[in-house]
Amino acid sequence: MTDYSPTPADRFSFGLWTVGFRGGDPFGDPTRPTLDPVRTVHKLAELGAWGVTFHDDDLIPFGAPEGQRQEAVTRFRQAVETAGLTVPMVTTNLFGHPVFKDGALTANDRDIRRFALRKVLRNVELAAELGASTFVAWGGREGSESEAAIDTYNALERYREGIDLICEFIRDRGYELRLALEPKPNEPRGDMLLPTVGHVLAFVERLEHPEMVGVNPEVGHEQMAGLNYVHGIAQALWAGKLFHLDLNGQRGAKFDQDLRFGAGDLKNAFFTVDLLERSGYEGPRHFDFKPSRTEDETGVWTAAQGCMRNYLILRDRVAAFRADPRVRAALEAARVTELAEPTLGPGEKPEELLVERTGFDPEEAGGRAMHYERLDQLALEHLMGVH
Ligand code: GLT
Ligand code: MN
Ligand code: MN
Repeated sequence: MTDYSPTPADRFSFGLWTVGFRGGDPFGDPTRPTLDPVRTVHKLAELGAWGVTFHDDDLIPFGAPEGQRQEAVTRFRQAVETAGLTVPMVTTNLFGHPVFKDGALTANDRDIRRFALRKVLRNVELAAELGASTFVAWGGREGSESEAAIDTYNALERYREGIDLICEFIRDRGYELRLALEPKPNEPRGDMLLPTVGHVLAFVERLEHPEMVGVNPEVGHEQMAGLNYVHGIAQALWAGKLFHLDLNGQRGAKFDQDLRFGAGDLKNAFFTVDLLERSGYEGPRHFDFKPSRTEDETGVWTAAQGCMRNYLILRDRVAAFRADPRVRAALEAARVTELAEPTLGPGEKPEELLVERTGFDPEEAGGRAMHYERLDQLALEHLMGVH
């Protein structure tokens, strides 16, 4: 019996801004003091995490002079090395400062777009310096509250130009970095560009170097749009575009809750782990959550541990679910496995479908039960730990 303690082999990573969240919200001030990134690094390593990620501004205050920037980076790099952590992903804060109030890569104001791109390129340099392999781009302020205020066609053109330009820079420098765009339907903007996984996948295909760009789907963001996260990441995997992911919890279509992984829609979390573990996805299991503002620092680490424990517990539960002979029989009875078989036979032509088949009776087929209730009940019972 395992005690569900994570090890670096589990590839769990956390953003500095997650455990570092001070609990401020639109209605209330922060409830916790600032966490030193060096302390976070050591604490994460102690808890069994593998990686740490950050926004440029999590490490280097916005507008800090070069000397201060270098000092902060050196201090962080030394901590990461001492703790034996990895920096698998880096991202840019293009949403916090008032200069980005109307967007960054798609701001109407061209000066701001140029400034935003400069901020990104400097951060790409830093990502490469720290050995990151993924660069996340979340368009937090790309969007609008009024249709009159944005020409969406041009906004998408500028978004494309911006991402193409970042890719060109990475290629020119010879960096081993891939981009992962993170969708979100709203918050902080009323309506955001690239609102769902599907929008990102379609957008990527129109880029100059689509092979360099994938998606970073977050559990809560898909659920805010009323979508099923498991289906979303399944389509990203199918498209070869699941470059990274943000695991957390959300309960329904409301504001972005960023609960710890497993809280919220537990059944969807069960099937998320099931899919990730069976798909061959080898990327980080990255947690992007916000510890509740009701907690002190001890509660923050309890929540971070909770994310990892819940993943490991669910990994056990899904393994038991898949290994259970009753489940195998139920999958067979539900004909889930039959979907792997192509609809046309080898060498068969569409034309041949027009020839009426003897022996197929739609009335009889319409009456065949699918037995999904039994299958789903078995999943719930495994999730609840009774098998
Ligand atoms: C911000 C957002 C997250 C994104 C981060 C990456 S920043 O905290 O809520 O979903 O992943 O920029
Ligand atoms: Mn996220
Ligand atoms: Mn979120």
